[in-house]
Amino acid sequence: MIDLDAIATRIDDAARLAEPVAQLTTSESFTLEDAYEIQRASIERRIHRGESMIGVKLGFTSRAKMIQMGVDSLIWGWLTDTMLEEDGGRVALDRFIHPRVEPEVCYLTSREMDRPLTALEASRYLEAVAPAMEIIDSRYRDFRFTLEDVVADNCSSAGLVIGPWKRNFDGLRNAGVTMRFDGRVVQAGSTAAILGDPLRSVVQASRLISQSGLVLPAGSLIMAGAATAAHALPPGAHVHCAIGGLGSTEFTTWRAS
Ligand code: OOG
Ligand code: MG
Repeated sequence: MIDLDAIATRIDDAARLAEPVAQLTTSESFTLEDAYEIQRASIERRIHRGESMIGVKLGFTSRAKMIQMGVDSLIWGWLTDTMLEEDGGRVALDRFIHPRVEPEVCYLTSREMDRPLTALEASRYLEAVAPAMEIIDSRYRDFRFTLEDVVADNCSSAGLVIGPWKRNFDGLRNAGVTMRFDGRVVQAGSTAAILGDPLRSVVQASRLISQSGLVLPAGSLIMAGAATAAHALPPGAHVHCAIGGLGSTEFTTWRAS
């Protein structure tokens, strides 16, 4: 029997100490289902340390991300309060190993989600939508992993910044997305890259959560997944992401040591 809790401790320590580890699947053999168990056990360790759950994230909802990372299945993981950075604020990079940033769309739920929703129903479960960026930070050396590895590592979740909320969910089927470092465009694309319409990420989130026998409380965040490939995040950068018709969000990075 493989010890899922011991593996969860290993990956949680890597995140907590910002110390990269070898891919788990090079020394252990486990299924995708086990990987979600490891993910859950590692999140429980965070909860025991006082972090609280604020929502979920989807990964690999765009071709750009699948191609960049060589993985081709939709995945999901948890977001906790310590990951949330202030819009317009300063983000210290010391808690990360090799952070990258990617442009996303974030939804806020208005009702408990306890079953798979249809595309028609999805917007009735939503309170608001905002432009967002996710900071991902694989705990694996060289940011390389298999599908099972990345799921066990809570899908590389590390940070998020959310811009101003809007209540109108229309107009995001094909909105322009631009991410800039110090005014220079580093990634550009469209929200259409996210499953053809980022609202489909809400449908997928409802499906994945209920498949796992879980319920997503009202007031949760759903990060829809990156619209473009991710970009390495250096210290001293001003990072800005604009989504057409939705608005923008930004932050500046620094490093103490
Ligand atoms: C895994 C997380 C993928 C996204 O938005 O597609 C993800 C990774 O790329 O490290 O967050
Ligand atoms: Mg992401």
